[in-house]
Amino acid sequence: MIGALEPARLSDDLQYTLDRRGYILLRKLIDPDAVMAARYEILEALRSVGEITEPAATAVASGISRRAELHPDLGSFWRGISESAALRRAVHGPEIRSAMVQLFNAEVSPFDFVWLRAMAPGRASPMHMDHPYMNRGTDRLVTCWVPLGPVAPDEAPLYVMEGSHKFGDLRARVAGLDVDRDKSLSGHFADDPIDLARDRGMRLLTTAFNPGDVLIFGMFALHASFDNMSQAGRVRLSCDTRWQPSSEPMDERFRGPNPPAHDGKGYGCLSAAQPSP
Ligand SMILES: O=C(O)CCC(=O)C(=O)O
Repeated sequence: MIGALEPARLSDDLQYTLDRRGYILLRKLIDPDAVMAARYEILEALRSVGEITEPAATAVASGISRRAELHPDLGSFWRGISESAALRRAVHGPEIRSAMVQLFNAEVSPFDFVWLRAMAPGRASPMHMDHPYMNRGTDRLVTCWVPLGPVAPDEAPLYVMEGSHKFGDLRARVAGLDVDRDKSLSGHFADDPIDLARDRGMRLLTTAFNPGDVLIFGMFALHASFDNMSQAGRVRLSCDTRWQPSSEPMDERFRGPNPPAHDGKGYGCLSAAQPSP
């Protein structure tokens, strides 16, 4: 049931690739050193609250946390890491920007808000489409998922359900919905991913990611992460960002110096802002 995400090249027609496959995998797009610099800074912050063992570079979860004790304002702790110059250099840097200019054939802007994730062993991201989480601006919006360091197949890599950007019935389930307006909505798809893929003759597409790789997809691509089953007990680090043409309206929740994000909680709305475990 598992297939490989196919890499694209910058010389490809990126819009065509996105329309056809539902995703664009660009290998080593970002300078790997810039990604690793961001990684080490995040790991060091997690080590400083006891969540990562020494040396921090190995990214091994300690199983304990002093985060809430040392930083009672958890949202502002996560905001500080999310706004670090090293992280922004990696995820909002010139390489992704120029790929996005090529994709949209226009000047582009990223959301100021970024979704930094530190996924401990045993955790996973549930299956969903991004549309109901961020649809108050333009429809010409893409996600760019950036692994912050190597992500092996057993370390919670992202997967995209093959062909799901063309599943009209699943799209109709969430089109126009807004998770912040309708609190009865979870936004996640409760379906079993394997059953869903089998029913439609599709596969769950993933790969081993390396520093510098990026995975771009649209608002109606069904995706999730596999469980973090790291034998070494490593935390998976990644950051998802959103890009659009600069001339189009932006979802106000995710723009500005301190974006309100979901429910006005800012960076505190992210599950990664909570102590782990
Ligand atoms: O990194 C993850 O586990 C989930 C990422 C995601 O859902 C996204 O990029 O939209």
